[in-house]
Amino acid sequence: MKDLQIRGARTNNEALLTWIESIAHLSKPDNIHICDGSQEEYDRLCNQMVDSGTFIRLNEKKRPNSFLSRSDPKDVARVEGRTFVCPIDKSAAGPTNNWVHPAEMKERLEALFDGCMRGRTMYVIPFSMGPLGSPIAHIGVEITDSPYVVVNMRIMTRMGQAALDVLGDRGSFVRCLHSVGTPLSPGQKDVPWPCDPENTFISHFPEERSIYSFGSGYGGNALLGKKCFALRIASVMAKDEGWLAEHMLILGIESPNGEKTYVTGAFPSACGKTNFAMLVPPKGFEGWKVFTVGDDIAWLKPGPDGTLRAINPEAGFFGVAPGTNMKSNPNAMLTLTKNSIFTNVALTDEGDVWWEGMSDEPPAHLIDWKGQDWTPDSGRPAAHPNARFTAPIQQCPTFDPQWDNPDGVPIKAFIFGGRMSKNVPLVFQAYYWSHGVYLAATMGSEATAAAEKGLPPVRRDPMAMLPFCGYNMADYWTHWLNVGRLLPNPPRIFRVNWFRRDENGNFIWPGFGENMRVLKWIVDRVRGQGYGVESPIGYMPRHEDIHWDGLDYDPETFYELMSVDRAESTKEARDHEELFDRFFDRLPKEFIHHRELFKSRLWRSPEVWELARPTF
Ligand code: O2Y
Ligand code: MN
Repeated sequence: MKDLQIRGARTNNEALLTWIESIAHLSKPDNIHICDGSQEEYDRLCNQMVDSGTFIRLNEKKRPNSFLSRSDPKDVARVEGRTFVCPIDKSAAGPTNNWVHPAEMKERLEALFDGCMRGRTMYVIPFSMGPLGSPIAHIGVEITDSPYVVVNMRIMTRMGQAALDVLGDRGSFVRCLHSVGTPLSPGQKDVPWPCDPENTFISHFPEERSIYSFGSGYGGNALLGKKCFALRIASVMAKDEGWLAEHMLILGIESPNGEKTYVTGAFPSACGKTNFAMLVPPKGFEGWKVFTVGDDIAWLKPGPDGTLRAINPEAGFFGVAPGTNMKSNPNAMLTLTKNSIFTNVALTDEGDVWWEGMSDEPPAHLIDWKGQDWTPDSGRPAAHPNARFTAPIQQCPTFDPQWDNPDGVPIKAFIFGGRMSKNVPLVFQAYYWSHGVYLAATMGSEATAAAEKGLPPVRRDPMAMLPFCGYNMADYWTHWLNVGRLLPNPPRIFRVNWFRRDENGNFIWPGFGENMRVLKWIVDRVRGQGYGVESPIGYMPRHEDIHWDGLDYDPETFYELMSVDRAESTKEARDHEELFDRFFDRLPKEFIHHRELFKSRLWRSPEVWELARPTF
């Protein structure tokens, strides 16, 4: 092997230097660069990618310091079928993860990584997930041959020399190895988006806290701080160390008298989490403010005072572009006005970006996400449905200055929400912690396309963690039960559902900013100020318990939105049984008890429970 020079940032961390050398020995890059995280480094890599065709610089006046990238059409999203969790014991991965024995997986990966960086630069990206030096944060190092990954990681994490300084000479770190999987022979011209979809593997080794990702340059497959580290590996670290790593937004709600309450929200992918994290209070909520701490991931640790403290381990948004506009999410649109990277959106004739839903009328001409001419009658979308923006969180108008607080923010409520067209009410509260864990574990979501055809198959997505839990889901539920037991005053747990439809298929709840009304009831409840009626499924607000200023929402429609059908719910309880059967001996015993309680409450309820009509 060539005598490689290590350039860039400095570290004396022996473990890191040894790992860098061993990966260089295996993957055989032409150069090694340790990222310092500087603006100069970022600009240099962006310019280099403009020259190589990976980036298109957008119109400097319309979108300063921003770029468009187009991926290979075969590399456009996370690939759950190629994602593996590889502990030694298969049952530790559980029935919801793809598993291969770590020795076998390592053998395959080592063959793939052998020489895979030839002709390329190997970048070493030190990063902190969470505020630098925070007791809740952790350090990772990603080695990659993709400059696209480097610049995205600079937006998504606290990256560079500062992270190396926190790591110090002896600190430990999560090893994140990534390659696009396409070495270059001498003189071979590169393509704008190198990848190897046929050999893609996203493999996690929880026991050694490492990740190997090969063949994809896209999003969650390649920006390894996000789903791979901050959820799959961190969930195992959290179980071992007594904390929680969750697929949750974090937001703060401030009342007109200045009281601030922090809550988290877990919603399956594509349920409007980013919109909720940046919610604009509607008419009737003058003086109320919403602050964004994070839109996707929360790490929560019990603080010295017994509260649960949360940080957002990330530093940016990697949000879905299509459907985002000044009505659905003005704060996201304002976040994206500069210093942003767009992937697989369309390019306008003025050198700006466009995607479906950005404006009512599409532009007369665009270059689509595949680089082809596009007009409104082309009959195909201009942007890929999973097109993304990468943008710094500090640019968000609702950015919460507490985002960088090393002690995190105190969480008072967990909100869990799926997408259900029937039977699941707008909001209800668990009776107590273990009941809440049950409600979160049995959360379901309907596939959107199927729901429109009137056939909504429900996909159970416990805590919205199905694709992201790095160990056996039943052990994860037990861990949740244990965490609650250790907290003197655990956060209250709520379920919400913005997606209920009437018999004509129309949404019953307006959603968007009006969700603030639900948030206010939740805040009232956790502050001991709001009323909740006992129902078969939990505490519920009556019409008069919701703040209706600025919205004319009649009690009849509200009762329809909140009703629980006995027959449908009994079927739901049977579905829970089916879910639990997959986990048999590892299922927490409390869950059997909660299911039986749920069934017996239903037996005692009327055919349709129409919550708290003013008759009682
Ligand atoms: O397709 C991808 O690689 C991105 S997936 C993603 C990105 C940001 C936030 N959440 C998700 C998700 O799938 O939950
Ligand atoms: Mn997500």
